[in-house]
Amino acid sequence: MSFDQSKYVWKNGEMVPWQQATFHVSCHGVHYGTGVFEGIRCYCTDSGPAIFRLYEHIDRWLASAKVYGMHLPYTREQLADAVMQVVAANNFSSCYIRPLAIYGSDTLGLHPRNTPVEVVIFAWKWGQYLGADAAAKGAHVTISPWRKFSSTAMPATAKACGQYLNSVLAVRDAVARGFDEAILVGEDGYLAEGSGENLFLVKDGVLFTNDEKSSVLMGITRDSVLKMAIDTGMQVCIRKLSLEDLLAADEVFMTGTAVEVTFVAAVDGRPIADGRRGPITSVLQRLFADVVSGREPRYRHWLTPVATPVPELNGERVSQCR
Ligand code: PPE
Repeated sequence: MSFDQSKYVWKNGEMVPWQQATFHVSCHGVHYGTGVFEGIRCYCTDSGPAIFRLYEHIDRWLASAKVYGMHLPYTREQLADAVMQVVAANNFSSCYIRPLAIYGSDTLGLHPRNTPVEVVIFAWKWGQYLGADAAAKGAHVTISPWRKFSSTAMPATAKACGQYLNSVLAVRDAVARGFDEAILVGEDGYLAEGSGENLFLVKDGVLFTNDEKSSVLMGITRDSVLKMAIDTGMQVCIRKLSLEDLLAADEVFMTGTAVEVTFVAAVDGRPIADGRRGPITSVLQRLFADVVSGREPRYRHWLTPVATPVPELNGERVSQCR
């Protein structure tokens, strides 16, 4: 992951150079994590760069803001347009996009009162989230000693900055113990999700995942995989998942914008089945790759094309993805 190629940031309605996109040390969001954000991917397709499920991400961003009583002074269309402007201004053919709205500088009382909302959108090149090894050989995960916070404590379906301290604790502990990623168990003893991913299991040919009742972020990749699985004729079951379900599963994989579809090879050193990528995971992973790169006409409506100023990034002349 590197910010080297990122040149421009959309900040409060205008494009500014990367170095100028700063906040003051007295920002409310810096102190208390009072912000809401998104993670979106733009993919290189035959017809140029395209953003995957842009409007679903904008809608979730606005819904997260609403839960925290935060008003973004832009319309859904303006924000979607700003995301596209960021991709175009930086000349990216593929990238990861991070929209963020945080309370700015006015008070450090916990109640943000009349604090202005700072809205920024930036993008960078972000390759494989858990590293090339995990993508190829499967992720080695651990059950975190940190519980996932309950939805009665914080709105788990909102993607809010401060809420991620829970994930940071879990992933740091996992990596310190030699694992790629942590799976957090909820306060009710059932599995919640990864530090930055939703969780799927396959048992006897049926695809299982949990939902908001398990205090998970309702992932847009999760939704995409569920729709693809149903369209492919797979049997899908949404219910709470236990540790027992996980250890007895035939296949396990995680989904997220950053991680895409990544299979889990082992949990706390115990291989899932034979520790290799299973057949259902393979089908869904391949289909997802085809969908995001625009090779599946059935799901092309999930891609919003971006007109870039560099002509060779549009149309047939795209020979390789940067
Ligand atoms: N759960 C959590 C806790 C989560 O953070 C993500 C996204 C998901 C599920 C999957 O949601 P979706 O991206 O809509 O399919 N995690 C982001 C990475 C977090 C990070 O910055 O690191 C992501 O994948 O963009």
